[in-house]
Amino acid sequence: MPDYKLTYFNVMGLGEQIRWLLHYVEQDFEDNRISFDKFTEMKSELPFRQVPLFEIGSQKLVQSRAITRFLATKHGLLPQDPWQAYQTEMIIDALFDCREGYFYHWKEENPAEKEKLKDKFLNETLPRHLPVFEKLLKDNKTGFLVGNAATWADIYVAYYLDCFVMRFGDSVLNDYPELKKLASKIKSHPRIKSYLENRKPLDRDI
Ligand SMILES: N[C@@H](CCC(=O)N[C@@H](CS)C(=O)NCC(=O)O)C(=O)O
Repeated sequence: MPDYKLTYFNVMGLGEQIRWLLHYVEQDFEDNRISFDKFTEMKSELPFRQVPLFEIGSQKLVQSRAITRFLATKHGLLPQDPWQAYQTEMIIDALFDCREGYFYHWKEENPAEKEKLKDKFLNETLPRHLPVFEKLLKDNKTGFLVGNAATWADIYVAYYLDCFVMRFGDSVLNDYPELKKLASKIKSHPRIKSYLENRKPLDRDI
């Protein structure tokens, strides 16, 4: 059994999709959640002075998307077919574009500006991206975004939809029945369900 260890803050951020992916493939790992003081102590040893850091024995991996891609490859969640692999990457790139708007909204402290960013996110960003994902699901007809089994794109999408729903409510998925089904399928995977039910309080809500 490989010796897996994820080091990240006690937040969702860029570490949570790694946690979801590992739970989905039923891979045990040490979920090492560090304080900011601990991070400051170890920062100089991190290649980009950032977390997440993922360790497999003596191998040290950084950059969240590269880590997730590596784990997806290792655990059969990255299609081998180049076209399908491309589709999963395209979905994840688009999702990161959505994430940006969501993150800027969270960070903004001025209430009027925050409201503007919320409006932009709900009325421009999501309507630009979610219909593309919804159509992929409709056209694919397998209940997954790409191919006939779950890929890392399904995990990423389910995780970020969960974030968007937590922040803005269930109505963000009103026009997207297929995405709703996908999110609920991934979240009801026994290991993910149990992880979410037992997740300890986070240091912040994003
Ligand atoms: N591109 C990097 C970004 C990593 C990143 O921004 N990490 C943040 C936490 S989410 C961090 O380490 N912040 C502390 C700092 O930069 O001092 C990734 O995807 O892993």
